[in-house]
Formats: sequence, structure tokens, C-alpha cells
Amino acid sequence: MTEITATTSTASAAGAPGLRHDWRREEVEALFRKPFADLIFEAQTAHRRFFDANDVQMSTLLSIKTGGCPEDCGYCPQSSKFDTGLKASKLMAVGAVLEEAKRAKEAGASRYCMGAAWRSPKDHDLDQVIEMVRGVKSMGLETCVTLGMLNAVQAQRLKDAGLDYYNHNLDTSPEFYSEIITTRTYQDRLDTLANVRDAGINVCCGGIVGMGEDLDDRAGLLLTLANLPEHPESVPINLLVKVEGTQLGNEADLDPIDFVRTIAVAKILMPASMVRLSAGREHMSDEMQALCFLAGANSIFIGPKLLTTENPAQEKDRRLFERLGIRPMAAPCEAAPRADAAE
Ligand code: SAM
Ligand code: DTB
Ligand code: SF4
Repeated sequence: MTEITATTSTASAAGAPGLRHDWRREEVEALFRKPFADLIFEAQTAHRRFFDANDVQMSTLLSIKTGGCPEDCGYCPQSSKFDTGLKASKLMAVGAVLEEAKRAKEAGASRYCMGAAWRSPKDHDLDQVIEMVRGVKSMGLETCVTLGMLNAVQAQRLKDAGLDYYNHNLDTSPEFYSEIITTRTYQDRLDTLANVRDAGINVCCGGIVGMGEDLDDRAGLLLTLANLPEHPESVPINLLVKVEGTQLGNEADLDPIDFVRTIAVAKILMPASMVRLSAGREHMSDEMQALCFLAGANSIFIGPKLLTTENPAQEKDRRLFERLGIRPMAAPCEAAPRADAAE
């Protein structure tokens, strides 16, 4: 039986030497078209330059404010534009969030990610979220929030509260974007990412595949991410969770091999980043997930729920990790005291 012991990662996407930010579209598209074995070998080789290939970082998600969102993201069950039967709820109380975080830590998560169905946070809501960040961090968990668009002042306030990561996805290529979202622009998203980066918060930014986009769009998303001034420290690749009632509820299935290719290309372009095998695991076979890990995915969500949809049960994941010899990565603050721990 495999012994599961926590390890830590020391890789940082921002400062690592030899990272490229000048990828050309032809190069990225050529990677997508490589023979599968060559692509996976290249991705695994890139991955091993920065990480122990058996270590996987585990985060747990909580929807702190669900549904009723004014945005029209075509994939999202939380948009008020769609009737998905989802019950909207107000921002959770700080104490209730901390209870959930404690449970997630006991279940093995090293990072706690809190998501709100907002276009952008109001200042009084941000006050509450800041209390949540402080509380979760004091438990020895890394913190992540995703609250929609942020201005520079809001980003700085979150940084001052000790926030480790901000998740804000580009979702798809600049060219395909307007097919999916009309209520905010691609540039709005890039502006939020710049505000987060300038505040000194780690960036978590990726997208969704399986929305009817083609190979060029998957290449366009990864090209945009890889040519940012700094690579996001965390790159979530979500497989669309098809929710009935949304614009994309009846979208055709993506070829699983094309999903694995997307993970592999993300790793080759941004080798020091943690690539997260994000939404969609509930509908993936163990073998497909194993291929994703082989392609360089080294981060996942654990716990039975994502924000509003299902994620694999803990016992199912435990069996998979044991079969694959996967070790969970601990939060850096758990393994060794940080230099800034007294701040
Ligand atoms: N409202 C905030 C925002 O959009 O920035 C934060 C929450 S939002 C639900 C976070 C991300 O979840 C989205 O950017 C999208 O990439 C992902 N997401 C939402 N619904 C999804 C679905 N059905 N399948 C896969 N990913 C999804
Ligand atoms: C990300 O890229 N994926 C997560 C997290 N960031 C916030 C969200 C997935 C949501 C899947 C649909 C749902 O559960 O509502
Ligand atoms: Fe709102 Fe975020 Fe869903 Fe878009 S993805 S509808 S912004 S909750």
C-alpha cells in the first residue's frame, strides 16, 4: 500500500529562470498537433524540471455567495439569465465559512478557495470576505478567493488581509470569448489580473474547454496566459460541467484526448506553474485523470462539491491517489514557518 505523506512545493512561476513569454501561435498550435506520446513526454519532462511528479496540491472550494449573478457567462448555473433551478443565497456568515474550512483541512486540503457569484464585490461585502480570509489563514490553510472583477484598491485590501491567491479566469481565447460572455470584456479580465498581480497576490487564471471552441481557441487561451508578463502561479483547466438550462447545457462532449492535450500544452508553455485539473473530474474515468497527471496536472479540487456542482467523493479520490501513488502537497506554512509569519 502506498504511504500518503504530505510534501511541499517550492516552485514559483513568477521568478523561475528560463520561462518564455514570447510564444508564437504557430508553435502552440504545433504542440497541440504533435503525436500524443511525443506531447506527453515533452510535458512530463518540462514538469519534472520544477516539480516532483508524484505530488499533487489539493484545494477545496466553497460557494460563499451563490446564484443570482448579473453576468451572462454561457456555462454558468449561477447566472440570473438562466433558469437552472439553483437556489440563490446571500453571503454566508464568517463563522459558518470557518467551520467548513476546518472540515476541509481535516479532509486533507492545503488551500481553501471561496467563490462568490458577483460581477465585482461591493465594499461592505469585501469587509466580510477579508474576515474570512484572515480566519482561514489563521488555520494554516492557504487562501484563495474568486469574487469577479477587482480594482486596484480592492486587490490591495485583500493582499493586506493575507490573501495568497486570486482566481480570475480568461475562460477562452479572445476570439471565441464573445460567443460565451457579453456582459464583460476580455480586457476587463486582463485589467483585474493586472490589479491582482500589482498587489502582489499570486494569480490563479485559466479557462474552460469543451464549450464548442476549436483547437485554435484552446491554443489562443494558452497563448494569452503564457505571454502575460508573468505566468499565473496556478492555471486551472476546467472541463465544462454541462448544466441543464444554461446556454451550454447541451454542448457536445469534448474528445477526452483533446482535454489531456490541453493540460500538456499548458504545462509545456508554463512549466513552473501548477496546472489544475479543475472542474469536470466527476465525469472523467480514473484512466483519463491518470493521463492528465502524466501530462503535468499537479493540482485538483477535493471534496464532494465544486461551487454548485458535484466533485468526486473523498473515498473515490483516496482510492485513485493510492493506485497512482499520489502524495498531497502541504501548505508551505504547515511545513515550515514562513519568514513573514509574524506580519
Ligand atoms: N463570479 C466570479 C467570476 O466569474 O469571476 C467567480 C466565480 S466563477 C463561478 C469562477 C469560474 O468558475 C469561472 O470563471 C469559470 O471558469 C468556472 N466555471 C463556472 N461554471 C462552470 C462550469 N459549468 N463548468 C466549468 N467551469 C465553470
Ligand atoms: C476554477 O477555475 N474552477 C472552479 C474555481 N475556479 C472557482 C469553479 C468550477 C465551477 C464549476 C461549476 C460549479 O460547481 O458551479
Ligand atoms: Fe457570475 Fe462568475 Fe457565473 Fe459569470 S462565472 S455568471 S460572473 S458567477
